[in-house]
Amino acid sequence: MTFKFMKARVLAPVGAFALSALGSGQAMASTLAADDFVGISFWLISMALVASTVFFFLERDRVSPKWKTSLTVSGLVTLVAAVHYFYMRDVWVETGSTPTVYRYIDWLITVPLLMIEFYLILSAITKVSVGIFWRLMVGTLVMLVGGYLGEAGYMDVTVAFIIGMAGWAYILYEIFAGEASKVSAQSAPPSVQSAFNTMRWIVTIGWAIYPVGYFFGYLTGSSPETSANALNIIYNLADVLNKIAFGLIIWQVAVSESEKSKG
Ligand SMILES: *C/C=C(C)/C=C/C=C(C)/C=C/C1=C(C)CCCC1(C)C
Repeated sequence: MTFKFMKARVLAPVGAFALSALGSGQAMASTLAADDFVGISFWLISMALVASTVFFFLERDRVSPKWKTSLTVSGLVTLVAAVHYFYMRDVWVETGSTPTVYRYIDWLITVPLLMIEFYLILSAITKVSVGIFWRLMVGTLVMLVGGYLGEAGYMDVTVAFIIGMAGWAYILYEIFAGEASKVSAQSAPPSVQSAFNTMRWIVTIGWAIYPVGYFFGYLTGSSPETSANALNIIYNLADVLNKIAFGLIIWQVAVSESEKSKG
């Protein structure tokens, strides 16, 4: 009874928020053209993000208490991204231009949340120092500020790219050779270790798609229109993997670990 009530209390504002963001989209004049595949990808992914959000929040009920925060954070990542996708979709459909500001505000919120997930899945099974968290955060900021200065025209695109790559390299160092990786190898049960490992590869292969998008968007010297198409479709596909699939991996380990501790 109280449980149901609490769930309604959590889901009602989330739903209202999502609907109001949808409503603001409908107020705009242009409609999606049948051949605007970048616009269609914005649309499809915004809906997938809404569905994933509801899924992660509802699935909290199935897992044991120490895993609940991880699912909450997964749901927050997809919620924040869904709202940004509504706005990005409008900018794209209305003007045909790249929604750089919304994209980076979204990343500035969601990438740190994803970094928190690493910390959380390790803290669910052992004691970890907060230093891990702060180092991952510094890497994230250098990567994103670098990228933004380049994409928004404040800095030479090549120099900004190199700064962004350096931030990402630092994150990879921390999760493959630093303290986070040692904690995982020494204290984590096999299922958590394998989730940690998969998450690590997502941050390597999945995240590598973004600099590829930046490269095709700014560094090939092709026409602005072709570059904008490539940039946005590549960033959008990368988000499916790095936000939705990443959340599903956490969901899977949370469910399997919870079931083990029950039985
Ligand atoms: C949900 C959004 C995510 C996971 C976004 C991740 C973004 C990156 C990994 C961006 C990386 C970049 C570089 C490594 C080089 C410079 C340009 C960036 C910012 C696109």
